[in-house]
Amino acid sequence: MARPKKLEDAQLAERAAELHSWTIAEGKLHRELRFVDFAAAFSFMTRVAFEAHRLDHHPEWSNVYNRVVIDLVTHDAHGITDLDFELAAAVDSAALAAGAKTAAA
Ligand code: H2B
Repeated sequence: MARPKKLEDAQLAERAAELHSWTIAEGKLHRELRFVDFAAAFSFMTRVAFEAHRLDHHPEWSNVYNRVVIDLVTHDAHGITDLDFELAAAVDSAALAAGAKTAAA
């Protein structure tokens, strides 16, 4: 599959402004989520895992109990690409389906 190109700063700022629950941290799209319990968090991660497999694009993430921290970057492109935004959209819909609370508080 052809890999997309790293987005330049202006494009990136424009695209990122459309994403409400994400920040850009250390050159990656970053989102922190909190769920009602571990089962909800892991079920969310399972949904995202299937989507990541389908896209052949994988998150950097970690889970502690009901929290999930996600960073999206395209390693091949050394930066954020369209694929990261595509995976971010999948994360957002899985988060909605799994009843995520917004940022980890
Ligand atoms: N995921 C992410 N986040 N970045 C990549 O560059 C990447 C990936 N490359 N998943 C893919 C797999 C590549 O290694 C395979 C061979 O397509």
